[in-house]
Amino acid sequence: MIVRQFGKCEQSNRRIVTKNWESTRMLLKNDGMGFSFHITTIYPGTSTHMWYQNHLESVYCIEGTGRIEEVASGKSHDIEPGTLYALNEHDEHVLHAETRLVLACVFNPPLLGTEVHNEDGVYPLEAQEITD
Ligand code: 9YT
Repeated sequence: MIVRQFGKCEQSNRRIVTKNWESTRMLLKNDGMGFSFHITTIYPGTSTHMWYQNHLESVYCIEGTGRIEEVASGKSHDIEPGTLYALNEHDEHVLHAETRLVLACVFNPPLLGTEVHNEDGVYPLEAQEITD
């Protein structure tokens, strides 16, 4: 069994910080679960373009309000606590954070550890592994 505390993970190299967001990756590929699990904070007032061509992601909003925009159709969906969205078609999207958003995110295949978006909003399949 794996038991971890968010507070401890946040103080470790599991916390990845970028311009628009930070993410504490509590489960990774080397945990052998077949998915990774992250608590992500999106900074207020930001818009982030993402396109997970190599991954499927589902996102559950714990705190905050914002909007998720589908690039292909131009459709937008409001996000508030309790909202889940799943990028089941590798959907290209833009996440607009009105306030600070706290999100629980699951990736399949699991992230290795240090992935950040490239210029197209993609995570590569190769990245440096994080080990405790
Ligand atoms: C919602 C989203 O995908 N934000 C970017 C960070 C990502 N959740 C991650 O790497 O943990």
